[in-house]
Amino acid sequence: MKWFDDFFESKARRAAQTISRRSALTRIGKLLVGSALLLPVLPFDRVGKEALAAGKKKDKRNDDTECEYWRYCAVDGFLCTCCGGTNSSCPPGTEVSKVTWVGTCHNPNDGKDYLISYNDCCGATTCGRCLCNSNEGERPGYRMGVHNDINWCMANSSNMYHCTVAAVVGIGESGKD
Ligand code: ABN
Repeated sequence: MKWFDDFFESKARRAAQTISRRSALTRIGKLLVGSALLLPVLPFDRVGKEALAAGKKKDKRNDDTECEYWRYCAVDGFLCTCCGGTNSSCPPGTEVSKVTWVGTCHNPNDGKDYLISYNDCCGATTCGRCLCNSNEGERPGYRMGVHNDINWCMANSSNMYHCTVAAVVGIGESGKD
């Protein structure tokens, strides 16, 4: 590494002989002022930061793993989206209920009302994840047709309740064009 030391020693000596202390200080000063003025206006990539902020503000009304998802306005049960299924299909190994509870939910994305069928998925033990109880439009249990705290697997070969889906089955009258 001697060549390295010799190289920098000779460079340093030459600089000391040719550059005055004042001019060296002037150059360093210019460099500092220049970077202070220039750095804040450089086009930094802020996309990642914005995407992060947008992700944090995710609208739960459009997230079908959240109780606030718009289709779940009248749900009572464990969300199949948290149990290996989707918002309209049962998890593998379970069977969709033959009878169901139907509600009307407002879709904030298009301003229309939709008829939602809350079928239970049957034939496996209770999922236990993402319990939601929105119950919009529900009435007490003494009027069974308007009560939704019911195991809709009652008409299936296995009555075991696993989770609930929320399939769109129609559009509300007021939502029609
Ligand atoms: N419809 C969901 C459910 C299942 C069992 C008991 C109550 C509610």
